[in-house]
Amino acid sequence: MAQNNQKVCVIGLGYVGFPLAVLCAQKGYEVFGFDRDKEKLERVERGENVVGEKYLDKIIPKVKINIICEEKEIKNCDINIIAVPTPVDKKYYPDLSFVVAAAETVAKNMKQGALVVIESTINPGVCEEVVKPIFERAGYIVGKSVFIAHCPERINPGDPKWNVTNIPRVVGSFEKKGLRKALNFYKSIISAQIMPMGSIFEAEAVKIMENSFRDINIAFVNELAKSFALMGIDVTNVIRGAATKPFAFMAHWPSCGVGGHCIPVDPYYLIEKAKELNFDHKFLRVAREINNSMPFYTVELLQDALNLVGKAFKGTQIGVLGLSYKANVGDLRESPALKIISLLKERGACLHIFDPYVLEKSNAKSIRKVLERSEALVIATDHKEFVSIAPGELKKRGIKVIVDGKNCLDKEKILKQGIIYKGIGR
Ligand code: SAJ
Repeated sequence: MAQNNQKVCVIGLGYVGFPLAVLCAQKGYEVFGFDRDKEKLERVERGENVVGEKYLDKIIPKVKINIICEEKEIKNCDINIIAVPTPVDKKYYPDLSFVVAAAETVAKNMKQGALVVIESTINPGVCEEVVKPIFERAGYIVGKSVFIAHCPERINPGDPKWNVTNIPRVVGSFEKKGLRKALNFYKSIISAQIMPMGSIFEAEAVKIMENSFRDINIAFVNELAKSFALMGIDVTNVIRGAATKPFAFMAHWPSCGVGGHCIPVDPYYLIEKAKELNFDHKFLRVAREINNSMPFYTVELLQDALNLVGKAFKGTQIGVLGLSYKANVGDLRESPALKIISLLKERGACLHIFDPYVLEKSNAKSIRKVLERSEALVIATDHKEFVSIAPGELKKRGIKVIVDGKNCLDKEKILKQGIIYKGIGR
């Protein structure tokens, strides 16, 4: 529960900051929300669930998040959480501009002795080389008039089980007092394990490592998907077989690409940091290359399948089901579907696009409209609405070719309808 009437400011009310703000308010803290997006602030003030996470629906009406209209109000807060994006630019270089802007805003307005926690995903060294100097230039002494900690976010959008209330966390700081303050704060709001790290660098390294781990494992099965396809082996069956081993194996699945705010982004933060130290993360780079190649591979599969029915891309009516990077959420960040669409457009295909979670970017109003207008189909996201499409319906609507970018349809039943089916590695 809240510690001695401390006030919490959350800078960045997105998929990380907003649930955290709600949780802090639920635990009895007086919470102040700050965001550059004034429209979002107004929505938070109206009590809207601005991230759409269902588990928050029942908590929000019972809590109050005060909106910070002027940044000088930050001075009232004892704990300042920075939860802003850390994307990469078009050349995959880390973009820390949001973290810098947020840290500068806090440093300009913060009360002496307050705690600052960076939750955004950053590489080892960012707190030391970027965040700490901002506060020192503002006249603070780290460990005395400001305490800086890093507690990397672990939000998994759309996850029905794991969320900010129950996901274990790690925390690191520059010194003991800062670490203690951060540990006490997180233990007061989260029931799960809060692990103190030996340094702020270790805390920064944990998140980058866990997401790079995921990226390389996905790249591994994506490469296998390509090679096993040449051998006529269904890699998803092989993965299921390997997963019968009760230890030392963790299943990952091939797909048309790796999207999202974390997995395809975080490895680049480590790659670029290591480069500064003249170390080349070859393995991470190659994994990124493999995963970035999957949208191209998906389009090649479609080309091969169209050729089997005497079709080329140009002028062919192609349905694309899915825009979001992940099933059952409407999030376009780094989505492979967008790359697939761009490649198909370059090749002259006529596209009919539908995503029930991203209607504003769909040019068809329903699955049925896509099926009625298309000769070929690409499944780019494994939304539950697509998984339930009956193979007979596909046949009835005249679909001749399907590339299942998420291996989420029933291959055998579709083949029985006389439709050409190509999965990713199956
Ligand atoms: N993907 C694959 N094959 C897989 C798993 C994922 O192709 O076996 C693709 C997905 O289709 C998606 C992308 O990778 O396009 C990312 O998927 P994700 O399930 O990792 O979802 P994210 O991006 O929401 O990742 C979050 C991360 N959480 C945090 O960074 C705090 C990640 O660490 C989690 O491992 C992941 O959720 C999770 O486990 O669901």
